[in-house]
Amino acid sequence: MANNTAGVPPVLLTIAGFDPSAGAGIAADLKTFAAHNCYGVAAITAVTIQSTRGVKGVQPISAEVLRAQLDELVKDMPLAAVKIGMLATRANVQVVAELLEKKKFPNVVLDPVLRATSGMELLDASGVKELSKRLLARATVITPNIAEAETLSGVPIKSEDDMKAAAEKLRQMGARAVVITGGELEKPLDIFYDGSEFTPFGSDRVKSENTHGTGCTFSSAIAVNLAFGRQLADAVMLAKAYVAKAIEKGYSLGKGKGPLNHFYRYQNGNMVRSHSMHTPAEGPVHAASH
Ligand code: PXL
Repeated sequence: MANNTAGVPPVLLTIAGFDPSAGAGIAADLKTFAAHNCYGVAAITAVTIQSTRGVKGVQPISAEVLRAQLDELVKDMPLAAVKIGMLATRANVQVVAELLEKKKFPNVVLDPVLRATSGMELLDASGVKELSKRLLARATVITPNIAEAETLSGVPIKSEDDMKAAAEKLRQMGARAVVITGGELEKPLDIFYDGSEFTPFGSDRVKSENTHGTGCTFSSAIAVNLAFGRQLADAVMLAKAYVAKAIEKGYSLGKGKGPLNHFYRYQNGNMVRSHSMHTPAEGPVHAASH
């Protein structure tokens, strides 16, 4: 049978950690890519021990194994965008820096993951320095949350003006464009800054506890929209809208913060019905009873 080459979607790579509860990290990234009709590939940087209740442990993947995964993937196919998340160690930051220096990827989204919401360190201290020195300037855009922006810039953030000052500092440190995400603020506010002007993205708080994986999903959705050729500010806006809806439709499962629903767009009509095993597109297994 002939290969189907006509319908090949953009391929995106995530370089991130694995969350066995599939809310954050690689699983969130791959679901985000798939939900936008892209094909996702992944290089793993760490195995985390976690559930909806947070991160309990981290086992980094060695730099050699990370490098081997990346070498094999980049030799095999062109990548429309790369999303970088949790890296765990300085050695892994170095592997990624070497990759970005060698290959000039068109779109690189760096989510500078430093710590889990639950407090666990997700990048070691020397890794944070290395990320500042070698990765910031190699990304199309970086997406720190407030705590990450504070750590990386050294600017304490208490107000919108502080967010702008931190974004300015991160630009001075080499970042080409910055989105500081303030989803956890009482009045959620993201600040986008590409060196020309500050664009505030305010929104109403989505009433949901199911927020596990929000940061990963947001940065992956930006990568997808860049892969489709959208302008950066538009990509950020579309990613924000996608994440808000995925939180609103998130799943209340587990004892902690449930995961987002990455596929809400496919669940309104007749693409997927309740918990049936087969979608109409796959053909009915039983005679339809409706
Ligand atoms: O949200 C940051 C993050 C990224 N990647 C992995 C994680 C977490 C937070 O827990 O576990 C794998």
